[in-house]
Amino acid sequence: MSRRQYDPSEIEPKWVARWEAEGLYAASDDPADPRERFYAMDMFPYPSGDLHMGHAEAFSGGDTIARFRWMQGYDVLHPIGWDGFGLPAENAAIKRGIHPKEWTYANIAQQRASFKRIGMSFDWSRQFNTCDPEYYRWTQWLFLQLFDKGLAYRKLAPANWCPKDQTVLANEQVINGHCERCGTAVVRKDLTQWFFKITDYAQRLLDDLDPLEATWPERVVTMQRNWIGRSEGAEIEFEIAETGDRLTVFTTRPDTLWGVTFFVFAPEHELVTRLAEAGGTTGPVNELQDRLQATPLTNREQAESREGMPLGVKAVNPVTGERVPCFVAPYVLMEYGTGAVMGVPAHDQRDFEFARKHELPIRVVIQPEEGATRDPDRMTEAYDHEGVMVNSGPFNGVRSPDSIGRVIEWLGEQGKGRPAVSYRLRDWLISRQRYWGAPIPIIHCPSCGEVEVPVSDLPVLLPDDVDFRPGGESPLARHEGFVNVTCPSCGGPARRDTDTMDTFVDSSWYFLRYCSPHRDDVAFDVDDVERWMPVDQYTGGVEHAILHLLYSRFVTKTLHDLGYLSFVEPFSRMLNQGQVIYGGGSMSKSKGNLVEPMPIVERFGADTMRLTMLFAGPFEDDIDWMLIAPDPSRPPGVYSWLRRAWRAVIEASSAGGAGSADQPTELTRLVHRTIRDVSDDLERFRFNTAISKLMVLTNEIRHTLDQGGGARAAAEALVQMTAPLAPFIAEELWREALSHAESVHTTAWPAFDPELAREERATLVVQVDGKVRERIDVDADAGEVACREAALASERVRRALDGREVSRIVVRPPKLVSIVTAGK
Ligand code: ANZ
Ligand code: ZN
Repeated sequence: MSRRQYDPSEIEPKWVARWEAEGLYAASDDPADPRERFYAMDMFPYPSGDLHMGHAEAFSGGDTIARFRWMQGYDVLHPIGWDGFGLPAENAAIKRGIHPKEWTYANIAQQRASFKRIGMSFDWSRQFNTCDPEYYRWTQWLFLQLFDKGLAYRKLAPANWCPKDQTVLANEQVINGHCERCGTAVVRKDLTQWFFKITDYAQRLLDDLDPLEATWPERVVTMQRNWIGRSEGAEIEFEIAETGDRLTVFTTRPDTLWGVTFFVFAPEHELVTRLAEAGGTTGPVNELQDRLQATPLTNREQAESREGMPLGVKAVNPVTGERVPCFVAPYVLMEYGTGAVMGVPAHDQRDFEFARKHELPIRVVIQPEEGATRDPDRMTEAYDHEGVMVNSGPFNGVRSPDSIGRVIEWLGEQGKGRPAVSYRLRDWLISRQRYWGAPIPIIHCPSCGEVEVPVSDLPVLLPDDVDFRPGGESPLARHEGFVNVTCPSCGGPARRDTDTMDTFVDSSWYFLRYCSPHRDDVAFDVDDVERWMPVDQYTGGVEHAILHLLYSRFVTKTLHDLGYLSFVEPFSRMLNQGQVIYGGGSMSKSKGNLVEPMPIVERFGADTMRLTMLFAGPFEDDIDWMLIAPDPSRPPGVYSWLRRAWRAVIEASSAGGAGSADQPTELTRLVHRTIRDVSDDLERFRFNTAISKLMVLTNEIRHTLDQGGGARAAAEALVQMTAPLAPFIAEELWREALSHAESVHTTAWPAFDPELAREERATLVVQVDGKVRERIDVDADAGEVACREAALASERVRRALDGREVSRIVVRPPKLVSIVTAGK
């Protein structure tokens, strides 16, 4: 042992095999286990190939957290699985003729082997894949739970349609409005599709974010809030003069009601066709509708568009009786508010631009309290700030911010409006016209309607023998054997639903399945779930900060309401790693700058790969690989630390003790300080600073050995603290060099003595009029008086003062004394 060189390619595969044989990382299943539980979960991967750098970074952090908790004495659940369904598998089938199943499971096998190779402490006995029938059976069960509650329903919704391939396209398959496969311009096609009614939970999804502010990244909480997008305002009733139709608008600014000069409908609004008829504008209005149908715009493009067509009818302002012209325009979105708006060009920028373009009048009804009054003829933009109401009948002179509330109250008394809240959040479209997903467990019967597949008949299995060629309906819809069934309710001939579920449904409940992954009679065991959930630490990419988290939170709340769960939020704490980039930009195969983790592991070892990720900077920050490893043939910087640590520990293992607590050496003090600080760093995911402290400790051990001193205790502590970060080298040194029988990963995290950890000396900086004039070595617990005296006693300080009168002395013991002279 003692003469051996550090050779990761020799030791790492050895420990992979030994850990597996020893079953080191299985979570205890024993309810009587007295240890506190810790659920450390990493976002599970999509098996699109081997692990990439993003995985390597995320899982290096997640694994360190789990290992640290093990050593602290927790019973840790650190599971892994695969998000196995999805479009890329189907594309591989179409492009390369490989069955999606074969492609997916081959990639899973590869990623699994790579995870083992890089030393992940997963409880492999709990692995599952969302594309396993044993799993998706329960995804289908979840669908039925929501269906029973009225939370799963069907309605017409637009899909991307390629007229040439005659097929529905996922958003990712539409490139600049064209079909990814054949380049044909994509059109909109309205299909009856399934939705989950997440909008019923909008307010709870918002309210329950408040307590998470302390433990989730701030930006994630903000993104969730913005996505839900709550707006307060009023609903106001208008009437169409020519037809008597009554309709409601949502506005956040009811105080601008006297400034309405036009009215706008979304192109899909149900009244548009009828109103165009009444107004004699059917031709041009239809033409606009058809054009939008043929060239689908994103919501943003729609919101930015200022095109529009007059409808030829007028809307009656409920408070002034004034009649204003109605338009249809794409900037009004059907999915928000009521799909119709009152146009107030003086105070809303979109309305202002629309009015200028279509030469509509602008009427100012809010004037600023200070500064120039707004004049409609000279305005270059809407005035959307606070002010005083003018030209507003009974409300003239009323000021913001009271005006909004007062107008709403008055509208209520008049029966013309009421307070209202709108959310940006839409219901969750879960239908995919695709093969590689969980089939929706519904049968359509001509006489019974939508009939549930009985739970005892689940899973609705995906057939293997399908035709993947694009064209026509989805592969499932073309499979006669799949489609034709008898109705479970009346026994008559019926048809299966041929949509599959969005893969976000699969991942919206997987954290529950990990708690009892092998149960084949329930989706999850409620007692097991109660013992482990909520997840104590969830680690993964910020790209999932919105949808995946929102859907998981929603599903948790619905299962809570159904009586399955006692808690309402699935993830207590959250951590997002940064991205791995290259030369300031993204890495990609096409750019030729793709770096992959496994070749680095083969060359320099998994420990070096992991440490390089963790040492690069704060975990949440991006890592620019070009700066870290500019020459791929040379090992990253942390490798030389591992070699130094290797030699130091081996020498220390044979060189006597490191002093006792009675006569603490400098090294002993440093060990205790390092334990204190590294524990704190790992607690707060400051992996990079933890590593640098371990480097300092390594140097001090080296120094002590060179002086002929003993350092065995220090070496043991170093190895234990290194274990969560670089598990292989730590295990080899612990068991082979330091000759322990037990794994380092099951040892107790080292404790420190606060008295020994106390800093003994400190450097006191002395400033005179802001300039640093002196540095003095003082006792670490030197008080205010001692610091002041030491500063004033310094010859250099006295020279800097040069006899001037001192007006003020600020002392921050033991670090700083700042002296200010008179006149400064
Ligand atoms: C009149 C008004 C006057 C408005 C004014 C604003 C300022 P947020 O804050 O995003 O909730 N709006 C309502 N429904 C819409 C739809 N379906 N498509 C496009 N715009 C719509 O925005 C609420 C405001 O967005 C509403 O208040 C309405 O314009 C517009 F000085 O009404 B407002
Ligand atoms: Zn029937």
